[in-house]
Amino acid sequence: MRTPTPQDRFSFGLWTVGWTARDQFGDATRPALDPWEYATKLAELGAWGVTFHDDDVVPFGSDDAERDRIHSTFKKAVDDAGLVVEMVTTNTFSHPVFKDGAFTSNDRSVRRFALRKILRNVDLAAEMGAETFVMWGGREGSEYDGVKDVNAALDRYREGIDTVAGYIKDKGYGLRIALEPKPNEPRGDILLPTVGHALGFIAQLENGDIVGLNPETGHEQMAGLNYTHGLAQALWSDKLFHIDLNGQRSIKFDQDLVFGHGDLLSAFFTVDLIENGFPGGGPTYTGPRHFDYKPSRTEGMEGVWDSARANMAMYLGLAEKAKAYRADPEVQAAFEQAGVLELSRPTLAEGETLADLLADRTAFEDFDADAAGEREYGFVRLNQLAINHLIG
Ligand code: GLT
Ligand code: MN
Ligand code: MN
Repeated sequence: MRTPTPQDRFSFGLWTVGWTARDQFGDATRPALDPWEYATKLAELGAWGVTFHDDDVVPFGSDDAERDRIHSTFKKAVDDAGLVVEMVTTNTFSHPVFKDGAFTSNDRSVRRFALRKILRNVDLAAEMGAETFVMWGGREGSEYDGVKDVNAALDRYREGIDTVAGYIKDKGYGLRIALEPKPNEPRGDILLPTVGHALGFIAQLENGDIVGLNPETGHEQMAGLNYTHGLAQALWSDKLFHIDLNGQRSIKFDQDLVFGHGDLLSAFFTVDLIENGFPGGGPTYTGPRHFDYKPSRTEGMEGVWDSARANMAMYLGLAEKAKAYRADPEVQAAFEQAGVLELSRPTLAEGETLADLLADRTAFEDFDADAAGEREYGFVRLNQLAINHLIG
C-alpha cells in the first residue's frame, strides 16, 4: 500500500487525534498535547490539512492577547509543516451556556452570545485561509417534546444561519457554510437530524446559495440510513460541500470509529462514489477527504497515530479496489444486464410530449408487463462482483 501524500487531500480534525478519551463513564486515558504537536505529526503521516473548533486551539474564555498569541504560534506550525487549514468550525456545545442549544436556545441572550462567538470564528476561518465553515448543531434540540417550540426553533435556526451567511458575503470571504446533520447525541433529538432534513432547511434560507452539507458516515448510519445515498442526494442537489468520514456499527451511540471499521461494504461504495463518480456521470465531489473519528479509549499515543494512519490506508485501499471494480469487463457486462446505465436515459424521448406518451400504445396498451416482470436484473451477481473486488 502506498503512503498518503498531500495530493490525496486527507485532513483531520484536531479534536480527533486530540481526543483524550474522556467519556461519560471514565476519565481521560491519554495526555493532551499542544494543538501544533498534533498538526505537525499529522503532516508527517501524509495528511494535507487540519481542521479545528475555536476552542480546540484557544481555551474558552481566553483574553484577546492570549488568543492572538496562540493563533500565531499555531498558524506558523501549520505553515511550517506544509499543512492547509481547509475547514474551521465553532464549539457551540461544550460550555454549560449552550446546554439548551446555541441558535435555538430558549434563552435569547444565549442565542445572541452564540451568534457573536460564531461570527468571530468566521473572521478567524477567513484569516486561516479556510474554504469551509462547518456548523454542527449538536445541542440544537431537546429531550422532551413539550419544551421546544420547533416552529420557532427552526425560525431562529434560519435567522442564525442566514445572518452568518450574510456576514460572509458582506465581508467577501471565500467561505461556504456546511451544515452537519446528526439524529441524536448529545441531545435526545437534534434538529436537522439527517441529510434530507438539512436539504429541506437549506431550501428555506435567504442566503442558501453558500450553505451546503457536511454529512458524516456514522451520523446517517445512526439513523439507519444509507450514507452513500445521502452523499449522492447532496451531490445531486449541488450541496455536498464537505464530508466527515468515519465508521459506525449499526444504530447505537455515535462510535466515531476509523473509516471502514464499521460497515466496510458501505465504505467501499462511499469511496467508489467519491473517487469514480456516478456510473452514468453527473456531479462529482472534489473537496477534502476529511476524517472525523475518535481513536478508541483503549489506545495510547501509538494507537492514536496508528488509527490516523488506518483511516488513510483504508481510503487508499478502497480507492484502488473501486477503480479495479469499475474497470473490470465482467462488472461492465453486469452493469449492462442490471440496467445501471440504462437509468441515465430519460424516460420520455427528446421532444416527446405528454400527449405523445399517452398516444404511445407500446408504452401501455400493448406493453407486456408480465414479460417485463420476468426481466433478470442480476443485481446479486453484480453485488458479489463488488465484494470479490473488496476482499480480493
Ligand atoms: C463533534 C461532532 C462532530 C462534528 C464536529 C464539528 S464536533 O466532535 O461529534 O461530528 O463534526 O463541530
Ligand atoms: Mn460522529
Ligand atoms: Mn462530524
